[in-house]
Amino acid sequence: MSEYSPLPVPPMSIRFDPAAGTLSPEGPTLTRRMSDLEGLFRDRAAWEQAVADGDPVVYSVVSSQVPEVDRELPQSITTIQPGATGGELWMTKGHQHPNHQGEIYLGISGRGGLLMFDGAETRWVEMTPGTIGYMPPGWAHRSINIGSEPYSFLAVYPGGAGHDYGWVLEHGMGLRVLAATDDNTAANGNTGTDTGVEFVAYSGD
Ligand code: PAN
Ligand code: ZN
Repeated sequence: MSEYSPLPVPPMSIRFDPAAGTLSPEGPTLTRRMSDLEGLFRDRAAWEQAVADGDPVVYSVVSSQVPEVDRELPQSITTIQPGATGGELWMTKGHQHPNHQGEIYLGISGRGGLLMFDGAETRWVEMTPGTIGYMPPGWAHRSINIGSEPYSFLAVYPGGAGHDYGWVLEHGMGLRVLAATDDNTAANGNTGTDTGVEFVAYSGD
């Protein structure tokens, strides 16, 4: 790769501690509180109440030192706390990569879901420790904690992909993921791995 010089970072070893959910050496850490998630929950009044009630941390993203630069391959660990606001399970903002490129997530701990939307179709991948979820180019993605413990996963993505959050605000994600009540779990015929989760359409918000 002689055409690619100088390298922004040297070849390196990155220590991945799945139990602690850390990368070392560590790069920037991003913390997303409830107030950072404006416009994303269906129930705006419940969102406002949650912001007023202490504005809890919903998720954090710990990065390695590999930069988000074209042709680099950054990694990060996201940890989403368990919870629901207006019945909607706590989630990441979700984004589209404007420079369409693929990405992988590896489940580390807890139970989560990977919701993908290409503007027309929606896909759901349940994530448990050891699951690799693959996002093809052009599929916006959002992660949801569907369990009662923190949900952590490792992300690996092209450094030049970019992150477009406005796309999700404009187009939605096709489906919303709610904590199912006993009633609607039975009504939807949910069994097995989907028990506890109810999907509702974005349309009609
Ligand atoms: C992930 C996400 C991370 C946080 O590293 O950026 O889980 O989600 P939001 O970016 O939607 O807030 C990734 O998909 N990177 O491309
Ligand atoms: Zn992404």
